[in-house]
Amino acid sequence: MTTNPYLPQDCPDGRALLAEGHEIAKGVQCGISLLCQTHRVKSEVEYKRKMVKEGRIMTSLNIGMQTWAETERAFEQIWEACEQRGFRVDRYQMQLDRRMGLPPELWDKAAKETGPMLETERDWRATAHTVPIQPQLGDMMIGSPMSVSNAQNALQVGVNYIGNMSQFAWKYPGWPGDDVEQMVEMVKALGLMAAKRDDDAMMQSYLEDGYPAQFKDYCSYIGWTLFERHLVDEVIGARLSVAYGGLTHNPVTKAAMVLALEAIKPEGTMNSFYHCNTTAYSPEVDENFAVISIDDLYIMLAQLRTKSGAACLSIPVTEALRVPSWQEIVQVQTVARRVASDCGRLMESFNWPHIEALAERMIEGGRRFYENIVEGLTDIGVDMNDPLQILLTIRRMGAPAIENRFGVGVLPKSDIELYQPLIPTDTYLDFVERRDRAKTIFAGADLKKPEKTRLVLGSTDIHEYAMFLIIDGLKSVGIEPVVAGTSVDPDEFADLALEAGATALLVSTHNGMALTYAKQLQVELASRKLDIPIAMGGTLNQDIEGEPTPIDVTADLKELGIHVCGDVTDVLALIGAKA
Ligand code: B12
Repeated sequence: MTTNPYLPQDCPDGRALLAEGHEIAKGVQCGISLLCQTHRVKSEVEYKRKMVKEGRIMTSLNIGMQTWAETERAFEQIWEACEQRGFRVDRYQMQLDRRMGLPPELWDKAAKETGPMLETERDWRATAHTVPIQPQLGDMMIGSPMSVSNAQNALQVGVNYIGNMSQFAWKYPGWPGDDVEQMVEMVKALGLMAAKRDDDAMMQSYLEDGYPAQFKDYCSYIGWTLFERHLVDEVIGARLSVAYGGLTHNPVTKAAMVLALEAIKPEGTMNSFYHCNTTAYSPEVDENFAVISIDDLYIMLAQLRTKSGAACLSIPVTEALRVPSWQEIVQVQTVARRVASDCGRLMESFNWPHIEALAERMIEGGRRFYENIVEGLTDIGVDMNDPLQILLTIRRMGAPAIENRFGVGVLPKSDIELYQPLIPTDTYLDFVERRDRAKTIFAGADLKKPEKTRLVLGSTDIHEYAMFLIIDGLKSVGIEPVVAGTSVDPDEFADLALEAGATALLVSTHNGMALTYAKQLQVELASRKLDIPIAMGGTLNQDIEGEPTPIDVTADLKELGIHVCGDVTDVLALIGAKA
């Protein structure tokens, strides 16, 4: 019997699940990709070692068209265009539709989102054999309800870096199972990855896809990495590879983080990639060429300094608008290659002692966070040799509670206080700035009868920053919204609206399904005889078959009667406040 309040009494045995994964591994033969065949190496890890020796700065790209067929075609075009410009890209990270994490019989029940699906054996094979660019299958693989079969498929076709450890807390649209069932699948897949360790199977973790995106402190980032590494390398016996970067826009901080992440990795481990920033891009795309050049430069120099072997993942300048076309991917890879060619002569001009001192502080704080979390979980009663117990406990605790308890900054003493970071993340600094601006506007609004306003608020996917801003803005004017959370399905939203007696629904959505989601939500509300306004904001576009990139659907949403919002303060108009 467990005393751990986060675990069910009948929690399955995590060690037995790992053993099941080892058993499954016996039927899995690891393949060799086209890139590895071309360079005569057995795996991407070996390829990385070879490139480090040759002094090559590796680059990576993100890709995910509407279908696999379009993605495959885009690869051929990218390869050809890069060849004409005299360079090649080393690896890519696939941005799949979230439904890839679901069993095939549920695919039709959830809305199509941004990114392709791998539907056939041929599709899977083509990910690693269309052009010699090494795939990393990061999203919707291990961590999802389809962890085992996705990991098997990926290994068999020659993918070595399979994600995504940090996505263990994600939910999948329309998945009828619970978190125990989902984590059971994940642990089995981790057993499979452990069994394939000698074949260079790497358990990939892109930190920003998980709890670090919610942490306020870079020390927590490093501490969390140490914790994931302990879980994967020591408890499970697999090998963790870390990726980081999309939410940091200060290049100095980013270089320090790269140094720190390289310093804490075990001998022989190759991290996968460092991501250029995604949040400092403006819709004014010309400006973004400056952002990307600086970002590329600092990441590449930090990699050279540490002989890292991780690739630099450059982000197309249209990031703030939508998913990129293949031409936009080639464009930004061209910038990256040009920056790479200048790195050597700029190396000595950088203030390395300053950057290294910051990295040291991150590591020192990170080690303390790590000690705190291991000790804290042990105290709660977690069996620290049982991966299922660990995953379920941290999933049920959630990121804010973990940082508030184990962080190394100033811990909050009550619910109304915030954790004060030692080295604040860019995400947190941006949040404070946006929150203060929103609060000022909310405070100036003339609000009639806030006590009669009952708002239910949630996100259709993992994107949650706008939701947090709205919560704080509303609270500052005396409205306590009902928070549905993230990855909320339309029926869950409608149930909550009914239960809460909602006067309006506030929906944040980003994954290219704004229109289908709005329609489904209206149907669900109507079936409960609820006629209340819906406000939507975020990336208001829709993936449509045959279109290369998602289409803006704000006009269609307005036609449906949805209140389309471009800013969190637009909520004020919805609730009848005069700004
Ligand atoms: C940060 C981010 C992430 C983080 C999210 C971290 C987190 N915990 O929230 C991470 C890395 C996890 C992530 C993951 C993914 N992401 Co993302 N992400 C972004 C990014 C860079 C910023 C979004 C953001 O938070 N902005 C800050 C907030 C404050 O602003 P905002 O959301 O734009 O909201 C403003 C308004 O729209 C409005 N608003 C928003 N919602 C609401 C709601 C109401 C009621 C109101 C009144 C107003 C309002 O108010 C805000 C301004 O005041 C955008 C690109 C970009 N630069 O915009 C991509 C982006 C949204 N992501 C995208 C994608 C595809 C994904 C993934 C599906 C990728 C993948 N395959 O794994 C996954 C999601 C998986 C899942 N399970 O859902 C795409 C969407 C593509 C599209 N449809 O065009 C984008 C546009 C990137 C791109 N160019 O491809 N992402």
